[in-house]
Amino acid sequence: MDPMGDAYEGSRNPVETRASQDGPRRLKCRRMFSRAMASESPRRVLVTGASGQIGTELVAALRARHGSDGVVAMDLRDSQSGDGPSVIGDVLDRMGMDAIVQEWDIGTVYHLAAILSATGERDPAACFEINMGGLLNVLELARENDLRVFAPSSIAVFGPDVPTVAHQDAHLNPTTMYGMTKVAGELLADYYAEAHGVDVRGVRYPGLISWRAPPGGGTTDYAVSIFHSAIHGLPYTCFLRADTRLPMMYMDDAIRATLELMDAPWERLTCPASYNLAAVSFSVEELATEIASRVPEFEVEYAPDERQAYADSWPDVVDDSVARADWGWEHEFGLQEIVAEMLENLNRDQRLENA
Ligand code: NAD
Ligand code: AKB
Repeated sequence: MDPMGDAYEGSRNPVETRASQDGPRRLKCRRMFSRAMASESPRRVLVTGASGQIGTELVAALRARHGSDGVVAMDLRDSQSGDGPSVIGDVLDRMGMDAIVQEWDIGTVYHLAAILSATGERDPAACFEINMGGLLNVLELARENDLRVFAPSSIAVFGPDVPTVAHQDAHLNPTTMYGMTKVAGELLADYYAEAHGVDVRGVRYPGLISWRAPPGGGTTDYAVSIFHSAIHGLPYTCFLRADTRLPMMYMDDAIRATLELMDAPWERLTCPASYNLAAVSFSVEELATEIASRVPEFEVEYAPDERQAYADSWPDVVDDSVARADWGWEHEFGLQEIVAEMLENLNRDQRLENA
């Protein structure tokens, strides 16, 4: 039996790749090419959830570092991430994930596939299954194949009993299913690191603000949608109260933090899988005021819904002094810079669309 071709036969590999659309013969050649290259070049990087808000930008940043062929973008849905290998696949499909790791000679996984807070509360069982099952599959593959892993956590690990400022070792008592999967995910990561020597790292991202790809069903999504209303000259109806204050970060900072944590020497990391990470905290009203200072006619109305309770259960401010001390984290974008960047980039996109 040809061990190189085995994973491509029949239904044993349910993962559909762009290459596989050309048929098994070509796939096998591509795989052999990958293996031949592996002895000369570093193993590739796999990004799961590559078509999402973070994945879209992380894939581009990783391809700038490792080359287009060095990064495999994987998602349930097609990726808009430009040149380079792209795979349609499900992180719950353990055999399919294994086939991807072997086929593409993967050495590092950035595991972003997940269900976020608001979507997760609408279907808690799916949130549990995807967030826990996907992470378990990735960590098992890491144990078996000596992979490095980035698996992000979230400020959603905290619960209503957290103080206004959440310190690194604050009590974790989430009330959303999403938050529970993030706490359990941090524990799983620590377990695989300690018991099985897996290099797995992660940060508790705050709400992320970006313009390239839309957010995927979280509570902090308002801080992106509000800009789309502003550039279209429309009033924005916010699903959170005006005084809701949350930790937030511009995507460029988040991508840089991710890469810097992965570059840091392991021995300097005191909480490798669960670093508090912060940039800026603001209320909805403060964000609206900053936007209105640049878009004078802009108005916000308030119609809080069930997402208010999730936001209320999270801290106003995250203390990330441990990340700053351990691996030198420093954010660059404050509220004014975020608003300026968002308006400039979205307006430019809009002009190009209309041209
Ligand atoms: P997103 O919803 O934008 O993207 C997630 C991607 O995962 C989607 O493209 C989706 O199609 C894919 N996906 C879902 N189920 C899958 C499956 N079974 N197999 C393969 N792909 C699947 O999310 P994001 O904002 O990019 O978040 C990425 C990670 O960062 C998540 O772990 C999230 O919890 C974490 N995080 C994000 C934020 C934020 O503000 N964006 C904040 C804190 C933590
Ligand atoms: C969400 O709102 O669910 C995410 C997060 C903070 O984890 N953006």
